[in-house]
Amino acid sequence: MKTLAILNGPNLDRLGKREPEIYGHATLADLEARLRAEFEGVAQLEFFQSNHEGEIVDRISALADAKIDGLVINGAALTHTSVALRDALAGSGLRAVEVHISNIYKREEFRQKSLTAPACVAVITGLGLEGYAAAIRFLLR
Ligand code: CA2
Repeated sequence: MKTLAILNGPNLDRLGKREPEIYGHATLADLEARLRAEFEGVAQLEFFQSNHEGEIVDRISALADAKIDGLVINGAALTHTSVALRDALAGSGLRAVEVHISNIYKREEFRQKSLTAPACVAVITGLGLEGYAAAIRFLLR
C-alpha cells in the first residue's frame, strides 16, 4: 500500500470555524475523516498541520528520508511567501501536488503567485476540499 502525506500550513487549523464563505463549513478533522474513509485499504495517509514554517520544512525532510510515495500540500499563506518551503519541496525528491481550497486566481493579487508550485508536479485550486481527494487519486495512479 502506498503512503502519502497531507500537509496543511498556517491557520488551516481554523478551517470551518471562520470565513465559511471562502473555505466552507468542514473542519480539518472532518477533512481527515473524509479522506481516511475514502482511501481506507487503498493508501496509508499521514496528516500534519502546523502554523510554523520551520516545522513544515522539518516534516518534509523527514518524509523525504522516509521515502514516502507522495505529498499533498496546502502551504496556505506560505505558498505566496516561503522560499524555504519551495526549497524543501524541490530538494525532497518527493512527488508533491499543491492544493488550495479556494481559487487563488479569483482572489487578491498577492495570492495569485505561488512560490511553491514550481516544486510540485501539479496544482489544484478552487475545488474546495475535493481538491485533496483529487490530488490523492492522482498520486496513487
Ligand atoms: O485556498 C486555500 O486553500 C489557501 O491556501 C488558504 C490560505 C490562504 O492564505 C491561501 O492564499 C489560499 C489561508 C488558510 C487559512 O484558512 C482559514 C480558514 C478558516 C478561518 C481562518 C483561516
